[in-house]
Amino acid sequence: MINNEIICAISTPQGNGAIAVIRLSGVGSIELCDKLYKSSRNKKLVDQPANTIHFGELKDYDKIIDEVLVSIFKNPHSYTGEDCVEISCHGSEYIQQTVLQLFIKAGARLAKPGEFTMRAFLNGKMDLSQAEAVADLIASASAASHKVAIQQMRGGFSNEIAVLRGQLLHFISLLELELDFSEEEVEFADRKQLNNLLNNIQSVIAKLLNSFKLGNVIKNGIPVAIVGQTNVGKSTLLNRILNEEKAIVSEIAGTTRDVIEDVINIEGVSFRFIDTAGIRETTDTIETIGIERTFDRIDKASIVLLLIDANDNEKDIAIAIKKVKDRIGESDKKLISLVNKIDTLDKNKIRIIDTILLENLSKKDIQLKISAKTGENIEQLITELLSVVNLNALNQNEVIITNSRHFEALQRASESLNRAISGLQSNISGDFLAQDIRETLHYLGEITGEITTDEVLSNIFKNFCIGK
Ligand SMILES: Nc1nc2c(ncn2[C@@H]2O[C@H](COP(=O)(O)OP(=O)(O)OP(=O)(O)O)[C@@H](O)[C@H]2O)c(=O)[nH]1
Ligand SMILES: [Mg+2]
Repeated sequence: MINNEIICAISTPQGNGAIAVIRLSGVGSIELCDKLYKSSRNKKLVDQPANTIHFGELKDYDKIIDEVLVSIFKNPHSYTGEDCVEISCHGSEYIQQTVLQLFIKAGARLAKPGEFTMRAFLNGKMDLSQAEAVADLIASASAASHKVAIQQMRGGFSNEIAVLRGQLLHFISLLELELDFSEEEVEFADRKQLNNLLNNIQSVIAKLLNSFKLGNVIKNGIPVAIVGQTNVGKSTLLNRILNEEKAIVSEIAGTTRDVIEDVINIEGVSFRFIDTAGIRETTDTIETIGIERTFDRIDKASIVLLLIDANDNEKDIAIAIKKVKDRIGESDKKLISLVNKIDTLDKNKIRIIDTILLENLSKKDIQLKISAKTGENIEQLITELLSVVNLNALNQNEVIITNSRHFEALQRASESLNRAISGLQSNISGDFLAQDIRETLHYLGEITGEITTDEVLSNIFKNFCIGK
């Protein structure tokens, strides 16, 4: 699958910068660089030791394009496992493009997205899940997503899968040996041991599958829906948390009609706050669509902030709470009820609202009293949000799945493993058992890329940036 062409790309972001890096990889890339590079003492790059940096000029015939630093890496000790060159030039867009074009004219071709990393995978420098983690690392926008990505890139997940595969491979070889001696009815693979092993592996896979939910929210931001009746201060709260005037606030009920959202990073965790249209009975078509979207966002949220204005009619408050609670249903979403505008409430009002909450909320629902306008108790709200997100797994360095491709492969592995376990219980023949275990191995192998197709690879790497 590896082709021998020399690939090149600008690896730094688009636009002008202080410095830019242009990268080349492939057999002959150092020689190719020598055609355009002149050192002050006429040294050839090919004659220099690996992993060294050199200062000189890049020239298009007699025309000096730039003074550059050239780093050379020799196969197999490079990112891609091939001969590689990285040229640090001045970061003008003109220089970057000129250098790139020079190399293309000299015989290199423009790299496809992720092609450097794909070569690293094909040359065995990393497995597929590690290669995928490189893209996650580049995209990581919070301490939490960064931690998961770097752990995966350094092989945490790969090791876990390799151990499982290793254990299964041992047993499958015994089972296959039995098949060779099928006439003699011998059992090389101890069925009890095998049963224990399969159950152990099943529980490891179940744990990994469970971690996906956390992994997914870490990667994409934890969705927090802000809902409630009209005019209770939802948009004011969004603006307060984001610390900017993102949503329009007014004393007119029904101001927000569409969903407004933004991501912010709180103590290393990304939260996606979603302001919604206020819930009320209305005949307005557009507002009705807005309210439908509110309920849709409740479905997608991990945390629901239900805002209540104690100055509203008691019956209406109770109805709004019920509607939201019904929508949350039995799901494991966290509900945090927020009595807003405490700056306007007297003791009597607070007593009334406490009674309503007591009647309509359950014990596990968190309650707070805040003022979105003055900022009172917002700190406490943030603390509650952080505590709701259970980051224990993350802090204990457990492997967390963030990638839906891995999730699907693990699900399939788990299904075939289940078949093997129940087959073992009903004493099915060794060849059927071997078949199910082989299938489990296949799906585990898909994760790390032992088993892969061109289509899978191009799907993975097309989402990378060019130059990585
Ligand atoms: N006194 C006081 N007023 C508040 C507070 N929070 C919001 N308000 C006011 O309540 C009114 C409605 O605020 P919004 O943030 O627009 O309310 P909303 O829930 O987004 O309203 P809709 O988008 O219409 O559903 C505005 O006049 C705000 O200034 C608060 O904590 N205290
Ligand atoms: Mg609003």
